[in-house]
Amino acid sequence: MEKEFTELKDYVVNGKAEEAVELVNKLIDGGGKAGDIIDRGLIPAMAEVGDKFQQHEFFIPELLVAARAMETCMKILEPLLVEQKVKSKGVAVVGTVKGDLHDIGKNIVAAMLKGAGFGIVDLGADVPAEKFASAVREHNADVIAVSALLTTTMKNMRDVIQTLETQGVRDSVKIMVGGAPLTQKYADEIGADGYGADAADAVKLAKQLVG
Ligand code: B12
Repeated sequence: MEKEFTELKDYVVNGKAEEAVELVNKLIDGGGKAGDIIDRGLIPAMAEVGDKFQQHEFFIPELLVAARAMETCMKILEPLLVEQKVKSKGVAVVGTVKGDLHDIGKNIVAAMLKGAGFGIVDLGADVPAEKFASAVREHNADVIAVSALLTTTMKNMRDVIQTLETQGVRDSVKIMVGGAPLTQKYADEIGADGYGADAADAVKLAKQLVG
């Protein structure tokens, strides 16, 4: 299937949503697993798009059409990640920090957590710290998953943790952070309970933190 994954990656990189969707459907019909299609076709596409952007070969319009192609494919794949109904593991509040519009990774994390049995409260992208805090209170959340893709916005994760502290809900919830610029070191520095490099890590971590 390696050839098809490369083909899918190229469609997404070039923003060919229709062709990408057709191939995703073909892969699913052929017994392909949603997780594999995401990990081996879609995520490498976004990595390549990022490289091209850095090398000034791609600009914002190309980034946008590629992201749209990825999102269209994810609409088909997300429901498949929720394979079986399992007993609820707890409630997870997910969101991308204030100032940051990147939500593709956050959506994958949310879908995988949902698939693992967590109830999901998805706050979307560009989420102010106060909104995280009120969602934790309102939904009695067990864990919060905060995402950031920009070096300039990852700093806002510290605000999220501080706001949870000043609002007196820090100790009632576990905080995990992730996103391309994040590291374990940074997570430790800001006082998060955990860091995950990808969505599979997010699931492992959430189960560990809540269990
Ligand atoms: C698509 C994209 C966009 C799209 C976003 C569309 C959308 N709906 O999300 C658009 C075009 C809008 C965009 C805009 C911008 N972007 Co942009 N974008 C990207 C790109 C190409 C891919 C990101 C992506 O979706 N990756 C795929 C997903 C699956 O990966 P992920 O997000 O990392 O998530 C995974 C893990 O990190 C982890 N994870 C994520 N969150 C969490 C949370 C937890 C708790 C855990 C445990 C794990 C976890 O699990 C996920 C699944 O495996 C990256 C390049 C890259 N290599 O990352 C640049 C990139 C992030 N963008 C960049 C830039 C500069 C920008 C802009 C500032 C450009 C501009 N000049 O306007 C704007 C900023 C807008 C804003 N205010 O947010 C830079 C950031 C540089 C930096 N160091 O800060 C990058 C790295 C490109 C580059 N190489 O220069 N962008």
